[in-house]
Amino acid sequence: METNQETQQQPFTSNLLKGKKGLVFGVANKRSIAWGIAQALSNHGAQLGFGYQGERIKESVSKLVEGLPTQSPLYECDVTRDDQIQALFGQVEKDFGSLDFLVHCIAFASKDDLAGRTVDTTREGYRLSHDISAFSLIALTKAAEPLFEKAGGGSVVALTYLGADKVVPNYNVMGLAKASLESGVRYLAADLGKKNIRVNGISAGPISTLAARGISGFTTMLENHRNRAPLGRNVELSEIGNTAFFLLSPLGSGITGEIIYVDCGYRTIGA
Ligand code: NAD
Ligand code: IMJ
Repeated sequence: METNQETQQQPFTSNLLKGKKGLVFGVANKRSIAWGIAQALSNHGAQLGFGYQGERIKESVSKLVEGLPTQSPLYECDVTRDDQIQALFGQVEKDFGSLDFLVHCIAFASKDDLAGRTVDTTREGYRLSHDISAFSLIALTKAAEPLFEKAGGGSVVALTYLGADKVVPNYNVMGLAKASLESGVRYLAADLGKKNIRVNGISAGPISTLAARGISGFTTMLENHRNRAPLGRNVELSEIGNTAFFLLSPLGSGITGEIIYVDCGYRTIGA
């Protein structure tokens, strides 16, 4: 099938997020979806802070962040650790005072659970994947709630994948965790709407990141996606960034509890 080429070259910029402050979780390197989103948000004037998983990736995150136009604090935060989540938000309150948005780009399952049969998932594999990939959205949103209230409202975006809704080979227990994450988006939206806090998900098509490249057959998956998607190509990092910007900005003010697919139309094709 004929494929379309790249989208737009120049990044979109505006002042729509000028004076707005937000936290981004899940940057590991320059290919991370979280980094694509951070760049888009920064291009619209946002001031950002970053939660990173641990010492191992601190250096690569600080190198990236140094290139941003505004000073951006980094906070160590392994989301399985309540003490680290608490410490992070204590420090964010001192640094930022209030918060306008939060971006969740975190997922993990044991490699053993991303191959073979889902029926072989262990209790521990299930627990770990759901703790890191789904419960963390609840924990981070709850910790951010008082800082959102200080800003008069807030907006949360979490990254998800088609495997939440349809069976995708090898996605296995991550599919169950993403189903929980997506349901979490709706329940959190219902809880927090009264406080003018919105919660939405972006379901991204496959992108070649650290979390995707380790998967056997990923290159074939990208190719299948390109061939089947109505737009005839794979999705770009900047397109996920632009959608996150839209949802987090005043342009998204009427949208909450929603999952938006940014997948070049892939999931709309039945056969
Ligand atoms: P990535 O590897 O760059 O990002 C995953 C991040 O999760 C890393 O920064 C890692 O440090 C973080 N993380 C893992 N365990 C953690 C923990 N215990 N505490 C704190 N952070 C932890 O890969 P990515 O593809 O950018 O993934 C970001 C999000 O996008 C994930 O939720 C993923 O499911 C989702 N997503 C990815 C794709 C894709 O094809 N790459 C498609 C749809 C959705
Ligand atoms: C991941 C596994 C299987 C199939 C997959 C993926 N497809 C896509 C992904 C088709 C697109 C990437 N994705 C959407 C993810 O959410 C990845 C999560 C992930 C990846 C790893 C790799 C390394 C590891 N644990 C992981 N945990 C979660 O050890």
